[in-house]
Amino acid sequence: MTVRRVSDITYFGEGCFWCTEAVFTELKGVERVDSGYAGGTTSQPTYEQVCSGRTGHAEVVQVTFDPRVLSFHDLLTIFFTVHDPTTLNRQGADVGTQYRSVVFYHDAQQKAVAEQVIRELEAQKLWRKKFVTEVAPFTAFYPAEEYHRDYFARNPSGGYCQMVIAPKVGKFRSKFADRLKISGATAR
Ligand code: MHO
Repeated sequence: MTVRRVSDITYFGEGCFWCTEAVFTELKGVERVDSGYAGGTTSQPTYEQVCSGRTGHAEVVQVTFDPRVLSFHDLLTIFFTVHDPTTLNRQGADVGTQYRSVVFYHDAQQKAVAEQVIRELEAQKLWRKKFVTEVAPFTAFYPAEEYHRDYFARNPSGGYCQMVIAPKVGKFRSKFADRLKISGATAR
């Protein structure tokens, strides 16, 4: 595998990371997605600690992508389309700072692109309200516990998977059919 530069790795959160992982794993140009925690005040937090809301971490994914296939700009545009960046500390029924909309940048270039994409999408009125997404410098990423890996793929009949993740993945597939690893016509 090609060794990636830090600018080819991004960390973002948009609610429950089971959803985020399920969606971005299918996107062409994405090489790897790992769920974890970032943006908090303690090191090596557990899922339970993050869920308590007391550590300040967000549920995020670490996305490694190939910029020749998928630009950071397009990756973020898709990110802002598949979640609601206008609800503070909330995605649907999931409420708490761990579910905040957030982009962690590595350098000034990534920060500028994130701010630019937000301005563009606000101007296009992609969402009716103003974005509340936090754009913050990356400090540390703590991988989530093993049972969170491929959660949707491994627990397709779970209630949350059927009620929340499946519809979200379905919407993503129909909207971005031409950008799936599997072509739209053959996607499950
Ligand atoms: N409300 C969901 C969120 C899961 S997520 C990984 C649950 O508690 O199952 O935070």
